[in-house]
Amino acid sequence: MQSLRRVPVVRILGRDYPTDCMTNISSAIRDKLPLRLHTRRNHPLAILRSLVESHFPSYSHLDSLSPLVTPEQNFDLLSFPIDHPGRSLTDSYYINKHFMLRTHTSAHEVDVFSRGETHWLLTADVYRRDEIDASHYPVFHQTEGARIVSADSHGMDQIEHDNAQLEQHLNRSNIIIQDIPHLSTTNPCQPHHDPNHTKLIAKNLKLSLNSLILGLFGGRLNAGEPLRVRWIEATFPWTTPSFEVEVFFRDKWLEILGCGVIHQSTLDNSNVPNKLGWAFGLGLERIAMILFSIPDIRLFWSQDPRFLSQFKQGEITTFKPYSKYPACFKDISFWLPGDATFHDNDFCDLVRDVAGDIVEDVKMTDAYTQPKTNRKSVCYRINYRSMDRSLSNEETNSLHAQVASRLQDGFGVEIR
Ligand code: FA5
Ligand code: MG
Repeated sequence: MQSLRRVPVVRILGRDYPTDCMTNISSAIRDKLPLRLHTRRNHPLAILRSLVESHFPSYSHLDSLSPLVTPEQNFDLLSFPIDHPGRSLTDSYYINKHFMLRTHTSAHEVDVFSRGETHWLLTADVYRRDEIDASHYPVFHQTEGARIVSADSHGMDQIEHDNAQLEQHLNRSNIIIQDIPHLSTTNPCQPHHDPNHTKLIAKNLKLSLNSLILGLFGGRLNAGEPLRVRWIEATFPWTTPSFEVEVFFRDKWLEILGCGVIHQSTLDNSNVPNKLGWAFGLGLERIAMILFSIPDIRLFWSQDPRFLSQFKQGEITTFKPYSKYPACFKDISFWLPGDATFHDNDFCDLVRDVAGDIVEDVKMTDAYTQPKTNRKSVCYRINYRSMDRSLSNEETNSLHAQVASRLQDGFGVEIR
């Protein structure tokens, strides 16, 4: 963050980019860009990706698009409103005004359709500024999937034929699906689309995903119990109707994907105005954490052979945790400068930049406004714990001191 905003250019994946007032990428994040975990053989994310791909054998499988995109690709071409919070510096990583790190794999939909692809999967690393705990990490992975057909009787015949086959397969399986209508007043058909066509496409989307989910989880969840899946209404700026899918796991519903029938404007932007179809975006970490029993999202980034040696391409195995090293909690309280804006995500990014994966979680434990002066003070508790080794006192003290000095330099806060 401030470390890179202050240099005139940042080098990203072998190219230099000038910085400007939008630059907020940190060196900790920049260092993740070349890693591409989803392409590493025997890594749990690569194993899961192959499993997903094997359920769509006739689709194109893409995995090497650059994480650098324009705000136009990430937002505008997908009809995000100009004031959408995802665009803000507190939520997304910007290289400068013109380039950002993709926040979702949907950023490539228009490009991929424009190349003439009609049914494809794309797996990639995505970046979002976020809180720090066992299930949130500023980099995670998504697989985008999409299918478009010609918006005429020929295309619809194809879809109907497919639906019949998928339905047969699902009827024979041990899965309970809580469905909702394909269309409703709150989840409508697009004005220029034939509602009967949209229903067929939505049905094809649901059947395709239910069958994928069955392939991924069937027989692996909730020992012997049927797999439970539920569909709920959602909103995405470039799809309608839109849905989210949740899977029942350990007494809780867990959201695993978003999807919908693609907007005509997105298809127009892709030069395929006479097509109709669906797209989905699946979060890989959450599914991998369930399938392999991986308890902490940081583990995906571990270089420790005790982690990496446990997984083998093509196999779903249960992770055996090795001993946890002791946690070290340290508090930091400070007064915020009167006029400056300071966001939780600014603090989390700074801590990540200093301590990397040694930070397990960060919680705000106190916030206080002095009634007379209106000055605001906050307190955060940082849990330093390495996944690979025991930390010495000197090391955590030194990290904590760096957090304090970077806070003072970068944000002009006053440490209490
Ligand atoms: C999207 O990212 C949309 N691009 C999905 C989409 C694609 C909709 C195509 C319509 C058409 P969302 O922000 O809900 O949506 O993220 C999709 C999935 O990514 C979530 O269901 C979840 O599985 C995963 N995900 C989202 N945020 C995180 C996070 N911070 N950590 C781990 N996984 C996450
Ligand atoms: Mg969501």
